[in-house]
Amino acid sequence: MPSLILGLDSSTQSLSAVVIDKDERRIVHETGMQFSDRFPHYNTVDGVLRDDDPTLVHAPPLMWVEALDQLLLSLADTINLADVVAIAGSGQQHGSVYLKSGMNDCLATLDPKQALHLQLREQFARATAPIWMDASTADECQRLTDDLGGSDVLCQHTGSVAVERFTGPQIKKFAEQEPAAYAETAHICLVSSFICSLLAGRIVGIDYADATGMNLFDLRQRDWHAAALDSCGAGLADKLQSAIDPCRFVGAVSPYMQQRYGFHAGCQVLPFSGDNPCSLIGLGLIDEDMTAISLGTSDTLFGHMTALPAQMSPCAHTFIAPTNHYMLLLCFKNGSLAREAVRRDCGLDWEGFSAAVDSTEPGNNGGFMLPWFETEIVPRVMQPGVHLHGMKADDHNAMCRGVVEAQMLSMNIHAAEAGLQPGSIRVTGGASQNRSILQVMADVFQCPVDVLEISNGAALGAALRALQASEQCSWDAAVADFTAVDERRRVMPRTACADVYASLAAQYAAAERAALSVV
Ligand code: ADP
Ligand code: XUL
Repeated sequence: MPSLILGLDSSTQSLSAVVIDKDERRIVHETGMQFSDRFPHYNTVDGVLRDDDPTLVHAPPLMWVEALDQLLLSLADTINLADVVAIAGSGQQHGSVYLKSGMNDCLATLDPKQALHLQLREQFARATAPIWMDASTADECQRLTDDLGGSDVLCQHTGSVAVERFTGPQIKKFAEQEPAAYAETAHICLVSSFICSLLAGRIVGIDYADATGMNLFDLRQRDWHAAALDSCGAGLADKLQSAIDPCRFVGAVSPYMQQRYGFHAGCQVLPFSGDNPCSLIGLGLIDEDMTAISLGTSDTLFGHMTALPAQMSPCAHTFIAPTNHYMLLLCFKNGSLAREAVRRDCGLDWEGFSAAVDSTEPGNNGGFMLPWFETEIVPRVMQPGVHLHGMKADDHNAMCRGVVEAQMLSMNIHAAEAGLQPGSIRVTGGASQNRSILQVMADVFQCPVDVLEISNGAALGAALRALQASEQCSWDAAVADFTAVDERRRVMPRTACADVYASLAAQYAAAERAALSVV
């Protein structure tokens, strides 16, 4: 009996896949490709296109399409795709794709002998997609907030105050600054719903979970918020179409997918969702009071909630979870790329970086930094700048420890503001394999840190969502065999560090307040 399930993750820097066997309850295959290495002709660096203006960050959606084609072709060489019974996926959140009215016809009449990207390239009303790293919509955020009657109203309805990277303000900017291209746009997708549409062979709606990252979706009504739509663009309800339940299949894979890659006609496609909502499942966070940190391009900290809080926290985002419950999330843009910047400046590989962290004392002898290598989301920093306090840029060991300590202190301080005080943390993402980073995390948060065997929690989470939907089992039963932690690999906090970090946290918070009042 066919029993494979495919989980995809179209993230900032790469496209990856996890294949699980639902009967044997195990991962059978993992693979991935880096956008910038594999597809240099799109001229991205780390998967993105930057501008002289540091607030502008886009990516070419056609690159994601070409990557999907290449990944599925290489998967078809390794596993029998006819044995895949269900597919789900994850996408970097907030990024938006603008398509012309011919897209549905084009998807319905694709030639399986030709690559996907070659047939879709005329269908984009906007060649590049603004992504989550874009911070260029401060003005649109202000006007959306005013239109809705203030940030508290917007936050209570949509789960977040207006945020530059969220899709509503991004659409508003596009509609106002490029009215002709906006008029030519018949469909607006998120990264998640865009990739899902390619598999389904027609444009599918945005799932409730990823919809909550747009400043456009009413959390309680589970429907678009009419006043927010009105503020962001004419005819937006039609361009977005209805949002859909993340737990219900949209239908079978398209004839193109069957003929080109060998999927079975009965293979079902589940709505794709955001990478953080999918990671929630991939890390087994289906109960209250569990916290996770994803150390990917961005660092995110999130937890699962069975009910909405009476009052939404303005410094965090409240999303609908793929379980149809809720999740709280804080996003820090200066994640892996900031750690990489320090590593590169010091001329080290990751091993050398870890050795440098390990060679220094917790608390860095009182030195610390504010690590804003680029604009930051939490706290809101629009002018990049690294502020050193009691440490020097040419002290490589101190810089390596300093960037990690700063990130962990900031996460801990701002999570506490949002009401999250983790009793233990599960980690995922590219940097989660680095034990030196995890030791600083355990020491700063003063709680145990568990790393799951798989580093791509988002792709696994997508696969587990499809498993749950195809078996209609409980979430516990879906995740149990995949997300158990190995207690022997647990990183324990060193209690001797508690005082050091309590005092450093106070200094860090004061320096952050001072810097923000100047910036
Ligand atoms: P995303 O899903 O956002 O594209 P990933 O979760 O794949 O990102 O993480 C990619 C990042 O992981 C790279 O940018 C790199 O900085 C980081 N990384 C990879 N290996 C290590 C390591 N050994 N130590 C620290 N960071 C690492
Ligand atoms: C979350 C966020 C990022 C992206 C990319 O709000 O902006 O974590 O999802 O990973």
